[in-house]
Amino acid sequence: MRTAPWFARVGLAAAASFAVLGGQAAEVEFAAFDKEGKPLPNVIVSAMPTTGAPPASGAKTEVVGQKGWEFTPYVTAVRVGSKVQFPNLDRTTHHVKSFSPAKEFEFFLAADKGASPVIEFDKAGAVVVYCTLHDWMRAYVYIVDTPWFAKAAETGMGKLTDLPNGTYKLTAWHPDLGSFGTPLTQTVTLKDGAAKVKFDFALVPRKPRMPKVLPQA
Ligand SMILES: [Cu+2]
Repeated sequence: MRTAPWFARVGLAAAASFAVLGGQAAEVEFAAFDKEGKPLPNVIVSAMPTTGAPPASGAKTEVVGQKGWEFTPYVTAVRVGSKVQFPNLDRTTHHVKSFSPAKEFEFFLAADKGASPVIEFDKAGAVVVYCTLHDWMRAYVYIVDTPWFAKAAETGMGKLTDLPNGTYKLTAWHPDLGSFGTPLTQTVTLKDGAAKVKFDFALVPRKPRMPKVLPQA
């Protein structure tokens, strides 16, 4: 539940919760909860310094496959400038489409051809990826303009590492907010250690259900 000891101390975090790591590196440990107080997986937390620009590093190539009539992984976070491959690993055709302002795209992926279109994400935002042939298939790509971000595990917890000391605006987004919902934010000052923060979302997660009987391959 939400009353693990350090949550109660969040108000004192800036003053009291730093364990000295040495050097100038700090961390943010976060815990996300839904409206009912249950741990909320798939939340993306990112950190943007309140002054100055973050370093340019962090763009890379990720993979969002289609396998067993599902996108996998469900949620992917990347830095602006990153690429995502969309290989079809099923013996069926998928029609992959995004209407999101951060990146619109559309392609048919024929069955089992190993075809793997690559999309470059050049703008921050949340992209909802659909398959128009299988309406329960859904993936999310969340694009941030900072190298410091992480996805919450099944426990609702995650960690940002290697942040220089300083003050940051933290942004927490969940896929049910889609492209247009407003993420949660808070400001944290880091100094040589781990700060612990908590995000309480006013939602109960809804993931589209696969049908009990799948279409024939
Ligand atoms: Cu499909």
